[in-house]
Amino acid sequence: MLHPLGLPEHLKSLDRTLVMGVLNVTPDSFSDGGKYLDVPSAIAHAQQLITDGADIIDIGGESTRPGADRITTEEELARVIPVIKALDKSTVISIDTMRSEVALAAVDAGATIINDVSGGMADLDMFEAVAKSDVPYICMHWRGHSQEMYAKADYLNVVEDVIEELAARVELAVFAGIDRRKIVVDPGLGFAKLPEHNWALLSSILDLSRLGLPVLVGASRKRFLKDLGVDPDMATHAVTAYLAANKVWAVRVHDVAGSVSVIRALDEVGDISE
Ligand code: PMM
Repeated sequence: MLHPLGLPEHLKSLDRTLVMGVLNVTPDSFSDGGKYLDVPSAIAHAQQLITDGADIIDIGGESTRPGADRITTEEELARVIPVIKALDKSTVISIDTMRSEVALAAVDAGATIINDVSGGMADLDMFEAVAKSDVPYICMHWRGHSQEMYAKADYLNVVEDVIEELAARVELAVFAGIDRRKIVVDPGLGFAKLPEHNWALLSSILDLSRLGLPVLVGASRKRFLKDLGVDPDMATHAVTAYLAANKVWAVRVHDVAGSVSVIRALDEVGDISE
C-alpha cells in the first residue's frame, strides 16, 4: 500500500485500504447534516467512529452539498476548532476545508492531514499553507463551488480530463513547496460530475494510479448511489469492496463499521494475483 509521507507510523504499517470516517459539523451535508452541530454530539460521534474502527476522522464545517451556500471563515472556524481541540491527541484528524486559514488553525489545534476538496483552487493561499504545515495533503478534483458545479460537468473523456486536471494541480502544489510524497489524489465523485461520470471514474480507478500517488475515494451515500434505489450504505460497502480490491489508499465513508467489515474480510481473502 502506497502511503503519503508524514502519515502516523501506526497507519503506515498497515497493508490495507484505510477507512476515513466522516464527521460533518454542518446543518446541511449530503446525509448527516445537522446531526453533530454542537460540540458534545460531534465528539460523541467521533468516538463512535473510532470504536467502529476508523483510521482517520475527517472533520468538516462547510457543506459541499450541490447548491449549498458558502459560510464565513469565522463560522467555519467556530464549528470545527472546538471539536478538534476536544478530541484525544491519539486520534488522526483530517480537516476538510477549502480555506487556508481554517487549514492552518486546524493543524495548530491538532489536525494532521489537510483535505481540500478544491485542490487548491478555492483559496490561492492554500498550497503555501499546506507547505508550511508540512502535513499530508488530499488534493481533490474540483471545478467550482456547489452553486455552479453542475454547469461545469462537461467532459470530453471524464477519466482522461480528471487525471490531466489533477496532474496539473499536483504540479502547481509541488511548485508551491508541497512535498510530492505527501500528496494524495481524489477524483472528487459528485463534484461537477453527473452519475455517469462517477461510474466511469470508479470503473477506471486504476488509471488514477498513473499519477504515482495514493488515491482516496469518497463515494459514501452520494446521490449517484441513492439513485440506484437500493440501501445507500449497502451500495457504499460494495464500492468499498471494489476499491479495496483495487488497492486504493483510503475510502471516505459515513458508515465506518460497514466499510471496516468489508475490508477486514477482503484482507483475509488475500491478493488474488498472488
Ligand atoms: N466529499 C464530500 C466532502 N469532502 N473530501 C474528499 N477528499 N473526497 C470527497 O469525495 C468528499 C470530501 C461530500 O460528501 P458529504 O457531504 O457526505 O460529506
